[in-house]
Parts: sequence; structure tokens; C-alpha cells
Amino acid sequence: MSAKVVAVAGATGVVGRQMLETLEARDFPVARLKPLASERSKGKKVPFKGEMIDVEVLSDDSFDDVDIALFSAGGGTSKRFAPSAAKAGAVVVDNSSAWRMDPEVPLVVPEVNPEAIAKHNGIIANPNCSTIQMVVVLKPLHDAARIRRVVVSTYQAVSGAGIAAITELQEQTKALLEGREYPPKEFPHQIAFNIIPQIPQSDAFVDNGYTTEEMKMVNETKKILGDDNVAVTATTTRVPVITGHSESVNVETERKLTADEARALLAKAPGVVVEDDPAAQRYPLATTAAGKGETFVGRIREDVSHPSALDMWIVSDNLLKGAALNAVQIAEKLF
Ligand code: 25A
Ligand code: L14
Repeated sequence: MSAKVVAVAGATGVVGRQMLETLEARDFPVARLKPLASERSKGKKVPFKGEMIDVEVLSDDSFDDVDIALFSAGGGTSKRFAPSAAKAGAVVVDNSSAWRMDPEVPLVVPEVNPEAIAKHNGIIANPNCSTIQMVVVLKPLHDAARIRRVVVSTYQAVSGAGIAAITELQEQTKALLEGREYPPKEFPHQIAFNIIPQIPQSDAFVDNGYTTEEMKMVNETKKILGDDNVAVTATTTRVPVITGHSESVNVETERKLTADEARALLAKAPGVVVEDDPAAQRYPLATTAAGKGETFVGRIREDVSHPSALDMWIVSDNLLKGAALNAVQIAEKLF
């Protein structure tokens, strides 16, 4: 692969920073890096390969010489600027929800549907973090035994909500331990020592009583697996964890899979690590998944309430496989 000019829109955010680190860690051939952000970041520099690089203000003219543009600056920014980037000849890999369900835009997890990448028209969407880590585990089970229905509950880290949300968990925890008040600002309720069954923080609920995050898991899973017959229901919650989303997943299959069969299938699955030794108290944890690129699965067991279903616990770093790493893997596969 010849070296590419790479733009990162939202380079000063939590995901944007991970993108820079991931490009560096995976030795992506970057001819030149263009970090982009809003007016708020004017004058800031970001570290890349031992240098400090000036952040530029994102505009329609940012993309003339750009080969790849990784976007992670929220849905509104992607809707506004991804088309001009594509028009200027860059291929956009977009982290936001703006384009994911557009039939013209591939929604890609490289371990699951890499063939979709080639169908792009200038924009490729990176799925929702909770969906990515679930589908890398579902894919081999679906291929082997046809998944009929998935029931998932998530326990999502605050870093998914951006920098200000991380600060709120840290400062609120400290304040409460010191007997001070710390009214919620980023979250709709206190997040320290609590669990909030609402993601995202505002405008979350849709007409059917689900949240938009829950409906992303329902719709994106079908699109990535390329199978509308996979029924999905989800409850998504925010927990006081900084990094690493955890998920309790029940998977009903057409053909019964034993827990041993599922473990053997998952042990061979790309990007998946089976961590399943309950006797030794070994199972996936946010604290051990944070900073790693794989998705971890454990507590695999046959559902006692159903003749052909499995229960499992899936954990991954929401900023890496859930966002920055998946985006960089897509960029690698493009060329
Ligand atoms: O809009 P959404 O979709 O609801 O997204 C919500 C947030 O989730 C993060 C990201 O927050 C996003 O804003 N996010 C996006 N995709 C994600 C994903 N897949 C994701 N999180 C997890 N998984 P963030 O704070 O991590 O990063 C935001 C980045 O986007 C830049 N940006 C924002 N609006 C922009 C823009 N760039 C160009 N044009 C725009 N219109 C943003 O740059 C950042 O890089 P910035 O310059 O706006 O912010 C840089 C510094 O400013 C501080 N800051 C943050 N929020 C505020 C703020 N300062 C004042 N007021 C604020 N509200 C921070 O210190 C930041 O470093
Ligand atoms: O659609 O944890 O990718 O706040 C990613 C972050 C949804 C919200 C997405 C979070 C967003 C999510």
C-alpha cells in the first residue's frame, strides 16, 4: 500500500485521539496527517509519531489532497462534512450514526462482512460500539447454526459519551466520597454509584419506548449480518466504568449448539478471545479488555429455559474495537 494522506475529523476527542494512536500502533502508511476539529480546538496540537501536529479547523476545503478521512465528531458534523470530503475524492470512514442505515453506505465490521467495503460510494460507516462487539461473536454462531433471536442487555462505559462525560464520572465520584454535591450535567441522572437505563443522554427515546441506542443494535445487527430474519431486542444501560462495554447476550439458534461447540467455534473466530474458566473465576472484564483490540467472550452456557439457546458475556474496549480500531481496520482493507 502506498502512503496515504489521512485526515481525522474530531482529532481532539476521545475517539479521535485513539484513531491517531491506532494509526501509529498499526504502522498505517501515513504520508501526511491532517488533524481536524472545531473552532474550540484552534491552536491545539496533537501527538503523532513523536511530533506535535497542528489541529486545523474542519471546513469544506479540508479534503482536497486527502485519501482517507476518518470522522468522529458526532452525527451532525458527519452529515454536514462527509459529502464534501467524498466529493473531493477522499474515502470517508465515519464513526457516527449519520450514514449507517443509508442503503448506499456499507456498514462494516471487517471480521464479519469485509466484502461490503468494495460497494462504497465515498462513505463507509463504522457501526455502533455495542453492535460491533456483539456481531463479531454472533457471526460464527450464525454461520454454524442460524441465529433466530438475540436478547441483549448492555453495561456501557462513560467514555462512549465523550471527554466531558469521563470528567463527570471522575469528579462526581470524588465529590460524593468527600460529602459534596455534584449535580449531573452530561448525564440525565447521577452516574457515580448508579446505573442509568438510557443511552444517549438526551433525545434518547423513540415512539416504541426503545432508545435510539437500542434500535441501533436491532437494525445494525441485521444489516451487518445481511439477514433481516435475525430478531434482536436490546436494553442499553450506562454504568460507572470509564472504558469497556459489557454485554449479557442470549442467543437462540435454529440448530441447537452445545456450550462446548460454541466455545470451539469462537476459539477459531477472528478478533475473538474465549475467556471462560469459571472455576478459576476467569471471564471477560472491562478492566482487562480496556486497551486491547480483541473482543472477549465467556460465561458461555446452555440456557436452562430454552431447548436451543445460549447465554454469554461479551466485553470489548468501546474506543478501540468499538470505534477507532474498527475504523482503521476498514481503512487498511480499502487498499
Ligand atoms: O453528536 P453525537 O453523535 O451525540 O456525539 C457525541 C460525542 O460522542 C463522541 C464525541 O465526543 C461526540 O462529540 N463520539 C463521536 N463518535 C463516537 C464514537 N463512535 C464518540 N464517542 C464514542 N464512540 P468527544 O468529546 O470525544 O469528541 C468530539 C470531537 O469532535 C470535534 N468536534 C465537535 N464538533 C465539531 C467537531 N469538529 C469539527 N466540527 C464540529 N462542529 C471535537 O473537537 C472533538 O475532537 P472540539 O474542538 O469541539 O473539542 C475539542 C476540545 O473541546 C473540549 N470540549 C468538548 N466538549 C466541549 C468542549 N469545550 C467546550 N464545550 C463543550 N461542549 C474538549 O476538551 C475537547 O478536547
Ligand atoms: O452511535 O456510549 O456510535 O454514548 C457511540 C457512543 C452512540 C452512543 C454511536 C455512547 C454512539 C454511544
